[in-house]
Amino acid sequence: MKKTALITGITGQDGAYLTELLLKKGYEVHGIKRRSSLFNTDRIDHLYQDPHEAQVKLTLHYGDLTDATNLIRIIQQVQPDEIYNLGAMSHVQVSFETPEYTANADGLGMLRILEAVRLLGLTQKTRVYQASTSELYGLVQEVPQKETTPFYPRSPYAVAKLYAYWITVNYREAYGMYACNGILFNHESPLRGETFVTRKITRAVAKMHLGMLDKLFMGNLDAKRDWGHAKDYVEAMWRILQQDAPEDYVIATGITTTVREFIRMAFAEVGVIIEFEGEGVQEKGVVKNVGEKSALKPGQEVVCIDPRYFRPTEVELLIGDPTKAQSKLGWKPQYDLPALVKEMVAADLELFQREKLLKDAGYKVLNQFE
Ligand code: NDP
Ligand code: GDR
Repeated sequence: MKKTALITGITGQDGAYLTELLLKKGYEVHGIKRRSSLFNTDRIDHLYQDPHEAQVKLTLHYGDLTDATNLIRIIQQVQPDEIYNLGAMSHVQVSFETPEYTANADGLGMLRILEAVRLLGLTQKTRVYQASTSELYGLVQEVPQKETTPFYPRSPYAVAKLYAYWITVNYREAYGMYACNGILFNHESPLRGETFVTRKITRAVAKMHLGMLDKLFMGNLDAKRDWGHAKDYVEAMWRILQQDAPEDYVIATGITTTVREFIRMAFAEVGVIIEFEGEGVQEKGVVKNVGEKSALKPGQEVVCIDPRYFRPTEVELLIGDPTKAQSKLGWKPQYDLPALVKEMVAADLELFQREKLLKDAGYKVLNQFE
């Protein structure tokens, strides 16, 4: 029988990949998008259908995780078999600037969904997925981090997500709901938001290679992350909701890499070899070797440190143990880090080559106000 899914955060990176996956599996997909003064559906526009067409498979509803009555109404209307709660103020550094809002959307948002399911009498019908995070581990207690590793959140974002994690466990135990946490480690893609570190790097590398930018300003280069591809990780989300019993799972690759190494790998994709010199805030990334077609020059300083990007409390080391997901869900990532970096740099090169082509031909690259 055809299933119906409701996705919060459908306009985000994971929302886009998950929507594509569920539509391919024959689901009817409903998504909650926020009202914005600009279009915010770029990532899913290729999947969107005119609501006047027959057999519409993807429907968007206006809503917000901070609005309980809105969530109740949408869940009542959609009667979903599965809810994927991916909506969140998801930027760790920004959560230090907007802690109360982050607590409301990222913490209480999940409570509102669970309560809506309960109040509407859907506890036996609707399965709920919570987008939990490796940020819960925070200050290192144990490596690699697994389902039983104690949490020690290090940001308002992680503390809000801690509430959402435990309220999910509590509703499962208290009301017998099929509610699960996917504790996902960092996952990236060409659709990654531009201010997360990987995308910031791949965009900058593409621009520098094309002569459209001189330098990249970075924060903590020593931080280590377990990076995977979002496409693999949304497959895990779906599998988590298809089991006989609801459980929580770590989703990770099991390999960790520094931010500094990610930068090196991204430059290598455009044939540029860089080396890091100096220490602390004086550290610089300098070009050593350049391929034929690059606008970069040997000796050029391409990376330097801007303490603005340091966080008040940092998560230094994340490395996940995906053994449980591998054995119980049969989940195995298709991408490794080199393949991810290659895809991201190639996508950003294409993006900025197009922009450069227009500029070189004398066209102004317009935004919608010009
Ligand atoms: P994005 O930042 O790309 O997407 C977040 C989505 O949430 C967007 O659609 C955004 O809408 C929406 N949103 C933000 N605030 C609200 C709100 N108040 N009400 C409703 N929707 C809201 O995140 P990702 O796709 O990368 O991540 C998806 C989820 O997984 C998030 O919850 C994140 O915290 C979590 N996570 C992500 C990991 C990663 O590495 N990507 C790892 C572990 C967990 P808009 O487009 O309007 O801004
Ligand atoms: P993170 O991702 O905080 O792990 O949260 P992000 O890419 O923002 O940072 C990763 C690491 O890189 C360091 N860093 C920088 N980060 C950014 N954004 N910009 C910089 O210039 C920079 N320089 C160094 C950071 O300090 C950090 O150590 C992401 C989000 O998707 C969360 O929603 C999710 O829960 C976790 O991943 C798992």
